[in-house]
Amino acid sequence: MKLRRYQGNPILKPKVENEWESRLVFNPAAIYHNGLFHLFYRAMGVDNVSRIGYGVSLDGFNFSRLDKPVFIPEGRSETGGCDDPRVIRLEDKFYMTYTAYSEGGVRVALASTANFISWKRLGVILPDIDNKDAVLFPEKIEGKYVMFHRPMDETPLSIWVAYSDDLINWNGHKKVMAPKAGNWDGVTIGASCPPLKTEKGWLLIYHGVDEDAVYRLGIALFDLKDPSMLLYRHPEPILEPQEDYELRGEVHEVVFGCGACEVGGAYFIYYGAADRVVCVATIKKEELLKLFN
Ligand code: BMA
Repeated sequence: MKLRRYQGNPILKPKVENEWESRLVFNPAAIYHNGLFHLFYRAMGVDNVSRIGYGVSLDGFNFSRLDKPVFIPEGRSETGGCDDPRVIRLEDKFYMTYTAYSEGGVRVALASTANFISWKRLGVILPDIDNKDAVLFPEKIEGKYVMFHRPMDETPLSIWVAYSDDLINWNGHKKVMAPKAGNWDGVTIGASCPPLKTEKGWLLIYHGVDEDAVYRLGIALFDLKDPSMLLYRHPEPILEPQEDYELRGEVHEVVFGCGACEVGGAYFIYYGAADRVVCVATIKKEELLKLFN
């Protein structure tokens, strides 16, 4: 089973006329709301600082973009940029986890919005150690907010769960999934898209890195009531670098998802290709869930 790439990929390319996004656009968060697809993509210009741009679309393929970023680095924890956003809807607000990057390291930070354009910063939520690839679950589970994240003080880099009462203070950290030595996801793994609720469990689209530093996307299923419980991990990747725009770019051989939307019985999975352009691939929900039989 493989995702179907959109024929018109890449759907977003750098815009030389806008300094802040003149070099690279990649790794977009995605959310479907009120009949529109919204993308929040990481953009880099000549200063090599990541800002977050915004695009909106009716069909999920053709996006109109704002000429200015909607989220720009602020404060000491973000001097290097705001990387790899992930957005979810939770209790009628939208929340974005992102990687705050500075000389001090990489940290998981949180922001919220009601309108996609003006964002309120809620600060670094996982202090002290380097950490990235944080995705929030789109609802409370057993009374707690839940997040997957990827602490960087251990080898191999693995996916952990954490719980919170207020979205700011997190505890109950526990490893839930590790790389599978020798496999396509044998060296490093991290959550890619925020978990999607299905009748079979929480569907996690994650990325895996192999010994040749190739980034691929895979899927795993977690228990609906106990998201620390891994129910199934598909042995094969669902997307791997194959097209020219995935094989060659700023970093070669990379597909890196940060957002997926369920619309009309299908998943639209948005990803950065070779850290340079934004692409989309789709799969019928039914077809994907069959893997979990
Ligand atoms: C990861 C992140 C991603 C990037 C990927 C491949 O560590 O920094 O933003 O897409 O590497 O270069």
